[in-house]
Amino acid sequence: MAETRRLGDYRPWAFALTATRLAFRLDPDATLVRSDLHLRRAGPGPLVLDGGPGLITRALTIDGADIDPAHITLGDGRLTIDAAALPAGPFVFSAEVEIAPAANTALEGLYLSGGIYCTQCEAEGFRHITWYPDRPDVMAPFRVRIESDLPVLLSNGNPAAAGPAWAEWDDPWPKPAYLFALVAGDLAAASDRFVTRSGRDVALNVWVRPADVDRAGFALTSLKKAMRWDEDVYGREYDLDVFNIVAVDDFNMGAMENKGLNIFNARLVLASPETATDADYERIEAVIAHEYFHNWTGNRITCRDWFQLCLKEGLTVFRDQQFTSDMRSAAVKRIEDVVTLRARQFREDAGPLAHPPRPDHYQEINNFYTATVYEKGAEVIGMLKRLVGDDGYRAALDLYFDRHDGQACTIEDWLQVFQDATGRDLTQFKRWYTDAGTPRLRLAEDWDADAGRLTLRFAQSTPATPGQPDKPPRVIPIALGLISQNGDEVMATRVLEMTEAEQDWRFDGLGSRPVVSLLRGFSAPVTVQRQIGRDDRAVLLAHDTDPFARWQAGHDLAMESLAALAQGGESDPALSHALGGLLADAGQDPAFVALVLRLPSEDEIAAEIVTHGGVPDPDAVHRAREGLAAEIAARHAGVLGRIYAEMTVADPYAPDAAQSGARSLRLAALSLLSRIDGGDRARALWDKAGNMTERLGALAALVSLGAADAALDDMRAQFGANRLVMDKWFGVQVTAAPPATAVATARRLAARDDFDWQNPNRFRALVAGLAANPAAFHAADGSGYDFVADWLIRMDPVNPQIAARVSTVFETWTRHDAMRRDRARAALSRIAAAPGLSRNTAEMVSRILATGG
Ligand code: B3K
Ligand code: ZN
Repeated sequence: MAETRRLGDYRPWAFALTATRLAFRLDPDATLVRSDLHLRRAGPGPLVLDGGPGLITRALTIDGADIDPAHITLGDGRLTIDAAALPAGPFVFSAEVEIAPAANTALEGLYLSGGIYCTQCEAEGFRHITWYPDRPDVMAPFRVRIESDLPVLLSNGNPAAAGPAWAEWDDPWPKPAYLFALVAGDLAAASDRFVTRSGRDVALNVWVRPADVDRAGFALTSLKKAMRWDEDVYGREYDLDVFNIVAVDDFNMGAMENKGLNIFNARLVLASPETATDADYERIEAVIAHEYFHNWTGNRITCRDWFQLCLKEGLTVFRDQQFTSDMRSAAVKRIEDVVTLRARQFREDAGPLAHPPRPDHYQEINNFYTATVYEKGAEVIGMLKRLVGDDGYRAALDLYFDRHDGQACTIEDWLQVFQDATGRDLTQFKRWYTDAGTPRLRLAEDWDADAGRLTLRFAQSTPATPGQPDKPPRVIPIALGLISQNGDEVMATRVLEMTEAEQDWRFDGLGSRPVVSLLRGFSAPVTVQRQIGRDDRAVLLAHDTDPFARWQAGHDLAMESLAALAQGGESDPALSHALGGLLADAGQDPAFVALVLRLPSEDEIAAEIVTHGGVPDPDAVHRAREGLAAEIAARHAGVLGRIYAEMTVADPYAPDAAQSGARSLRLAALSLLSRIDGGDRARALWDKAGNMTERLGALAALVSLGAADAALDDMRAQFGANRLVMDKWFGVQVTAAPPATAVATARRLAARDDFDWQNPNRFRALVAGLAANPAAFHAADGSGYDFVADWLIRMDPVNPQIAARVSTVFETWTRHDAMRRDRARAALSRIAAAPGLSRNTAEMVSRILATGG
């Protein structure tokens, strides 16, 4: 059993690290790393350093002299040097180790990706490079020397010196090891400059393979927008003379905020209209901004320990969400963020992997880069901002940057600046950080016509989660408005602060019974149960002034029909009627209408059935969703056909909010119409569309009809050499496939030579892609579970982080009938029993299995 680490066990390191010097002589099989750590004693105890199993230690010295081996203990990833061997004053500990980047398939530490040396050190990757205090609260300025024949040699900070086959970099800002980075390769850059508002002239480079430079421009433009925005909105300036971004093909996640040298998964850098979709462009802009924003929220102010991860991640996600709302449509962004939150975080919170935004124990920290830490972490900040107001938020953030610059902090430090800046007591609010689970908010309404009074009775409760049986009430900001039956807003948005398990609010002086527009802007990450008639929902969908609540009304109407259909009932004509009204002037707000037309996902429908005590049948859920889509298409064929024909966007292509809104409505119409036109429109669109957004929309429609062979051949012929496009080619064939054929398709694709499974993007496209097709993954014969389990077992020894991450697709296994549960349990048990299973995957699978079922 792996050791469990606990928040309460935190102890500061016994030394102060005043400077770090590193020298690398790069070689694929034997890279030499020399390190000098300038240390001073800060507390009692031995010198303890972390190091991975791949380090071949050649020399260890203190102030240049060998250390008596009797004072050295090596083992369990730790190097301990007895206090007796250490000078009382400042000293330099030096190590010389050898590592093999070419053999590093885990993509953690220093590794090679297609001939490019690169690093990934968060959370605990630096220990695979050399012996070091690999913990975020030990910060030091770094000086780095790189020796290699490769033309481009990069590290953090500013370039300091260079010569033939070597370069030196100097990073003056003290940083923890997880922010270290090194890149070496044959790279070319898209470059520009940015002058900060205090006049610092910064060189910007987006480094890619030479053949890809013409696809790097959008990332560069996004970076400049992010730099300007952070100055304008948060008063934060960049602090070095150069900002480098590098794109690599093999990367475990999206990107990494290393100081001055961000490293990115190529899919979040490279874009052209022919190869990337509107969604890809939006994501690139957001992630470039996210990593850039970390320079202040993460790098200048970092985390004391990894339990505090949401201190930097929740805040930085919140900041990137604000940025995207400012760059694009705030309403669309909010709705999209809520859809994602529910799909990933509510799902996590409702299952065996539930944990609070600030967990208090873990075995493997890489398993906690979750939707709860990131997305719920951001929601919690959104609530805080709503409670203290915009000015209070600004004052608190100014104080945070002022007070904590250069420090490694905790959630307590974060809440304290809000208390100090606004005078608000946040004791109860803190539960959002420490308690897992999604609160359920129930609303009962009481209308007294004689008195003209509406009484709202709210009740909150939070279901038990693993290790946390009882949940006291939390403070819940409930934003609401009132709409009259004829659509006028009779009360603008007010925020009720619910603090008790049950609480009433009264609204007087009303002429007639209003409709409550509840949880405007999704003011708290809770689920809502209320009695509301279909006519009231239709009023909200047609007239609510709050775009989120308006969208939610449509979503609720659709969900009611879908849940009924999936359990043998019938759809409600109210939905179709309401859609008719919406489609009639869809051109007013295409992006919004597209969002309403996107029916709740199969996973969300299943979750809804579970909430109401039912057992979802994945096949019935799939049929219900297909059936409702076909019904809507048939009933509204005329207007959908017109929308499809009219919502064309003139050239040139731009990935902006207006164009992508029009394209998303057009594709939503196409997806519906394909159910009744045999795929004619989709085939025509595939042939003539000039951009990947429309081509992929057309392709998905054809795949779901089982009529995509020609288009798929065509795509491979055109883009066979483009890895990112081929990831889409693999993915769409399983995600959009009819469930009955998806597992067989996945097996066939997995046998292809170009299924380069050790590449994380390709593996996810196919394996996580199949699991994203619920009726296929949860196939009654267990074939979906077996396919995924086989591949996780194969991936685990090669890349444990990816195996562990993809294992989360099993987190809903206890929802289903006994037969499916038996098959899922068997597949999970097979993974658990795999010889030499990594700590990463072992922790995940044991947590997933623990809830029984
Ligand atoms: N901080 C990185 C994620 C690191 C994940 C380590 N397993 C990217 C980000 O959140 O910006
Ligand atoms: Zn981040």
